[in-house]
Amino acid sequence: MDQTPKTFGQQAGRRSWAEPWKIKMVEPIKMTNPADRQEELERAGYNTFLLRSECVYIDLLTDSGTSAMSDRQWAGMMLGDEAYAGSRNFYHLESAVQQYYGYRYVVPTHQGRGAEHLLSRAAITPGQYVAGNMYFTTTRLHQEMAGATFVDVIIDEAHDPENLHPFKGNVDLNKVQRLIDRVGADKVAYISLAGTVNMAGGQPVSMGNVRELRLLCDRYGIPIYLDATRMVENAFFIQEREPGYTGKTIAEILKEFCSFTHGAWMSAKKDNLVNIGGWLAVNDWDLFEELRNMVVIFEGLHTYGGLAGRDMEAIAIGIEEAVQDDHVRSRVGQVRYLGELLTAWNIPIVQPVGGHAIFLDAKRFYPHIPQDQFPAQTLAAELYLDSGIRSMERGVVSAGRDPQTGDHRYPALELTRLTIPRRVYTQAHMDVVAEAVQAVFEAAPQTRGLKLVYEPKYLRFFQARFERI
Ligand code: PM9
Repeated sequence: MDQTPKTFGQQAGRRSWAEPWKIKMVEPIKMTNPADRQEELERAGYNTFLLRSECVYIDLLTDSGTSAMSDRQWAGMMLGDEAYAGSRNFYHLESAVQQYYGYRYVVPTHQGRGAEHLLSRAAITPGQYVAGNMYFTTTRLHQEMAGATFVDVIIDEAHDPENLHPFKGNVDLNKVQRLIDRVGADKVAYISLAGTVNMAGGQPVSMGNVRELRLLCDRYGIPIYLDATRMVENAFFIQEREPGYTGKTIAEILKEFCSFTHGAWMSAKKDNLVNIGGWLAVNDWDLFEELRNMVVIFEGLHTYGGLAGRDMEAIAIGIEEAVQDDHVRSRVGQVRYLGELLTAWNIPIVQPVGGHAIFLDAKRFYPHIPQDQFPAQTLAAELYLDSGIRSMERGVVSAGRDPQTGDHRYPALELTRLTIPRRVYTQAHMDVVAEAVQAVFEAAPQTRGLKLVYEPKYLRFFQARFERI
């Protein structure tokens, strides 16, 4: 047997994937130095949302609005029809949503939370419940502000970062049934179904699960509304993991999944590959009438919803690009590449690796830091200090306070998210990130937690300030 060590690239039979695009324009980024980073982090109150982006080296804060648009999308921007009413770009957007997501009626919004606001107001009567596969920050807040109580009905496996369930975003149908039995079907406004589940680590929902959920909901007349923000990535996992879907395209799987739901809201800033935008789409005419009327109050006329014509054009083109199998494979493949490096180095991350981000398990980085000293916030700060890489807390700070008791909500998952923008960074950037995470992991035993010194009333993770303990 040949004992010669094989170097990377010489492995027999090795076949790599590569991005299905090449780079036409670049944006320089600058390396930062430790002293400046310390000063900037203190100025930002140890909150990565408050850092100036020019002080960031590799920006993994979010995949929201940070993707690179294609040459076709930029060309589409020049075709913006900026008429106040009836812009042709709206009709292009409407037909793209109808074609790829399959819903009948479409309302544009300025971004995802604009759509969440409208749907929550239109579909919730105060005092009702909304059942969802784990909360999302803005989504739950809009549901609560519309008078609903959110109930988590995700499967238990989702709360365990080490559990390898292939569809950790699935809804536990028994939990839904128990809620219906407890409060009555008429008190359940809708099921808030997210594909993939952001706060669980970008975990998917299976086709089998949404099919069964629909059967259950039909028995009680409860609608299912889909957070389609990262549904394309969800479709990829179905194609890869669910029997019967290997031969289907991402576009076919996406449309089939949506067909089990009554409508969807979208932050187009993610899957749809644009820097700004969102939409709502439903099948029911009466609900559409209400949404179309309300959008005029809060966003703009129903044919622009707070967007410029050029933005709608870019979304319409982005929708088509986003469902191409090659694109999704390389997008999730890049996230997975980073995940595999970290896994090989025994760094604790949420498994299986999800669609849009790597989630570092801060509880296992810092077993000595109690949750009320914000381990995940601490980890995000440490990573920035080490190398100028920006990440985001997804733990006790993001979970906020219980509206009834006013206490912190303590989620089982205390995570720091390294979110990968689409079509922006290269494999070399991922190597640099992995090495920085490893350095921070090695220094973990000496790291101290944080204390909260300023807390805004809503969505505190965006603007809260901390000091080192
Ligand atoms: N998600 C993210 O970084 C943006 C900032 S954090 C609130 O993950 C889902 C699943 C999202 C999401 C935003 C929204 C809201 C809805 N659903 O940011 O308002 O991940 O466009 O969308 C962020 P907008």
